[in-house]
Amino acid sequence: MTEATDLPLDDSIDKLTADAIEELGGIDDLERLEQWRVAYLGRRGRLTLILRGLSQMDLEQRRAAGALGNRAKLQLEERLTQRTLEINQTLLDRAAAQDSIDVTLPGRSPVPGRLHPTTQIVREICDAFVGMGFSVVEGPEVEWDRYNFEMLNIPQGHPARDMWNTLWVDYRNQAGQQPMLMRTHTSPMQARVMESMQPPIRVVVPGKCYRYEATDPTHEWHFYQVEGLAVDEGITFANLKGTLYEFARRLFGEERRVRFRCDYFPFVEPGVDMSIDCFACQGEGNGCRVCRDSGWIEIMGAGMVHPRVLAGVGYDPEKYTGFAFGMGPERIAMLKYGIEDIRLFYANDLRFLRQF
Ligand code: 2NL
Repeated sequence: MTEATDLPLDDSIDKLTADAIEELGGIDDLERLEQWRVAYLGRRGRLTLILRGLSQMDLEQRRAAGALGNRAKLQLEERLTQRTLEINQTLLDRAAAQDSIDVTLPGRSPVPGRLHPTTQIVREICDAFVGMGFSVVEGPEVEWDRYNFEMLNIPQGHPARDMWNTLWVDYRNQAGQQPMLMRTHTSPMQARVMESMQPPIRVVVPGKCYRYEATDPTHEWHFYQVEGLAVDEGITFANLKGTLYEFARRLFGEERRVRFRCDYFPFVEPGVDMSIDCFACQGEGNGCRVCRDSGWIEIMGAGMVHPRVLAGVGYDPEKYTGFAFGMGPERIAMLKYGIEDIRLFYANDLRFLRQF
């Protein structure tokens, strides 16, 4: 090995320390300082190698020499810190003397990051429901056909499958079927919740969804949803209306009015869509761009959970009823902030993202 074999160990450690300290005194730039650190204290540095060589000694010797070695290490580290400060100060003084740096200027503050606008609005939506007693749960983005379609009353061959073409995972089971897909909505997680719990249930499910889709200003092939579900004895359409009305007021202002109209979703009966009166023109229309002159803005779909969905997860539809709803947080953010193209959300253009 190194010095360890040439001299008695105490002497070799002392000598190494003395040499190192002397050498350090002659160093006045940061680059050589680093070379010095590597030479003595680095992983293959001289002191490190001596300390490592101790393992070949017997226990008594090892203990004494180890203590000595560690003391030397601490000493060198202390000197290194001190010398670093000295050199930095000298460099700073020299630069200040040459007027190349004005040390009295305030420092540049680091630019803090921020949450993505989708994350912000998803949290705002979930918070509104948490305030009404809902829990937030998340589920997998890769799903089985069974949860994404079958359990939601969309069997093989159902025309509603055409509305939700998606990306299928390249996997076949023994029967030759391709049952794994990127979820087209967050509803499969609600099916999972119902399957594993008994009512009462009140959950909101935020998360990312996928569709096989040509993109345009209002369509992305990946996007978020926030869906909600409440199941218990005696839940009625009045509970749906009351809950969603309160939600609309929390997100879009106390003075909002809401409108429900019939709509179709295979997993609910009856199904509705909910609109709020336009906050841009206060429902006046009159050429308003936000509501396209109608005075109303559609913000989500909802309905009473279909009895077949309840039965499918093992609930008695005679005993339990429930309501469910789903919305697109990007659409909510677009309405709230006047964003005209959904593709802006995921184009990673900081000029857009920094506005939120
Ligand atoms: C929309 C409409 C909706 C649901 C989602 C749901 C989930 C289960 C059972 C019943 Cl497990 N319903 N979800 C119901 C109605 C509408 O979403 O336009 N979303 C963006």
